[in-house]
Amino acid sequence: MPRLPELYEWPPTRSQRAKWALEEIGIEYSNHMVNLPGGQQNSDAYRAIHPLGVVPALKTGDYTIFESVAIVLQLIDEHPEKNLAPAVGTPERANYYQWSVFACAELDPPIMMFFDNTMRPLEVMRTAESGIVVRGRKSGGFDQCLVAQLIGAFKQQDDLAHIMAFRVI
Ligand SMILES: N[C@@H](CCC(=O)N[C@@H](CS)C(=O)NCC(=O)O)C(=O)O
Repeated sequence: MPRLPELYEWPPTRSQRAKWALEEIGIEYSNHMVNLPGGQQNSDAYRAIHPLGVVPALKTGDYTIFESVAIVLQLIDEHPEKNLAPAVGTPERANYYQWSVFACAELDPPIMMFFDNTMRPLEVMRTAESGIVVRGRKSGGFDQCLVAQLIGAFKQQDDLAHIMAFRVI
């Protein structure tokens, strides 16, 4: 019996894109939770699957692939009977490539910048309390000072723009 594809995921993250494709196409798969707050993405075992230590990754009997959008496109190509992509060489295919690349090249970076300047500092503080390391580094005084400012600003429904501008610089 052929091996089931294995999805390495941690919801809710970009691994949902790969999961969506698997579910939409109706592919039977098994999944592994890669505990990001616990730092499991940095383990040697997971780095052997994805050298950058991020999710998602998909391991099949024939290949291992990472990059959420690439996984979606590959799965769609493997199942032409599902008609999820326009034919190669058509104007509709141009549109399909355009928005698929736009999602990761243009849309992800500002979303991540927003996340890094709002929600991630809170995670950093939580992990500082529990001693867990995020992205391979320990949080410093700067993070905790920023978190305190953010919590205050959220409570007072303050304008976050000045804090964000400070952080981005
Ligand atoms: N361009 C990659 C981005 C992957 C990525 O950054 N994943 C995040 C979750 S959305 C992650 O695993 N972060 C863990 C970390 O930074 O330690 C993709 O779309 O697959």
